[in-house]
Amino acid sequence: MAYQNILVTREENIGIVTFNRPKVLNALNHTTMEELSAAVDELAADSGVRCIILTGAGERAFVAGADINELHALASAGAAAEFAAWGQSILFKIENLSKPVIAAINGYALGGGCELSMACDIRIAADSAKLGQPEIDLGILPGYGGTQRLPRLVGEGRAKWLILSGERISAQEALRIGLVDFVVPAAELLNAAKDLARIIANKAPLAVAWAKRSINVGTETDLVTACAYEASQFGLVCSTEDRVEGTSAFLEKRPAHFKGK
Ligand code: CO8
Repeated sequence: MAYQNILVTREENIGIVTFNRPKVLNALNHTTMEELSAAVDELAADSGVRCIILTGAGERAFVAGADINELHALASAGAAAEFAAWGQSILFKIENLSKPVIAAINGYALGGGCELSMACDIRIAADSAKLGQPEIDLGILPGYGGTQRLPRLVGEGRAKWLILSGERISAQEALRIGLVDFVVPAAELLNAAKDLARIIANKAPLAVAWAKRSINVGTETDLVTACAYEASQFGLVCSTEDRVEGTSAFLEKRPAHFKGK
C-alpha cells in the first residue's frame, strides 16, 4: 500500500513506522489512523518482521495528538463516540499484536500521541521529549484509552493529576512516574530503539508473542487466574521446536537458532 502520512521501512527483521506530518507535529488525522492500521496489518503479516518501532518524523514531535481540526469539526456525540471507538480499536490491535511494538518518543507525545505510546509494549523517550494528556484544555477528555491505560501505568492519582491539569511533563519526569521505560539522549533515540528491537527480534518468536500475551491478559485479571493462564501459555510454548532448540543449544554450549515453530 502507498502511504501519504506515514513511512513504513524495514531494517533487518525490524519494521519501522514513522508518522510523517511534521508541519502539524505528526498529528493523527483520520487518514493517518487508517494508514497506521494498514501498516500494522502489513508488518504483522510479514514473517520477516519480528519487532516494530513507532516514531515521529522531524525533531519536534512523536505525535502531538489527534488532529484538532477534525475534533473541531465533529458533528454529534454519536459521531465522536464512534470516532473514538474506531481509534481505540487500532490501538488495541497494536497492543494485542503478536510482535512487540516499541514507541521511540522523539518529541511531543501529547493526547492521542501519549495514548498511542501507551498501547505499545515498551516506551523509550528522547531526553527532549514532552508527554501529557492536554485534552482538558480543549474542553474534552482523552478518547484513545488514556483514562484507562494511564492509571494502569502510573497509578490513579498521577493519572488524575495529568489528565485533570493537562500538564505536560519532561521525559525525566515521565521516567520517574513509569510513563516511559528509558530516557536516552535525543541523538541516540532511534539507535537505542533499534538495539532493543534487534535483541527482541532474535529471540524465539512464539515465546516472545506468548510472553507478551501472558503479561497483557494477566495484568487485566486476578493473580490466581493470571498464573493459571501463564501456566497454559507455558505448556503451549513447551510444545514448540524452539523450546527443544533453545534448551539443546544451552546444554551444547552453542547459540540457539530459533525458527518460530
Ligand atoms: N492537531 C492539529 N494541528 C496541530 C496539532 C494537533 N494536535 N498540534 C500542533 N498542530 C499544528 C499547529 O496548529 C501548528 O500549525 P500552523 O503552523 O499551521 O499554525 C503546527 O502544528 C506547529 O504547532 P505550534 O505552532 O503550536 O508549535 P509550538 O511549538 O508553539 O507548540 C505544542 C507545540 C505545545 C505541541 C502545540 O502545538 C500544542 O499544544 N498542540 C496541541 C496538543 C494537543 O492538545 N494535543 C491533544 C489533541 S486532542 C487528542 O489527542 C484527543 C485524542 C483522542 C481523540 C478521540 C476521538 C477522535
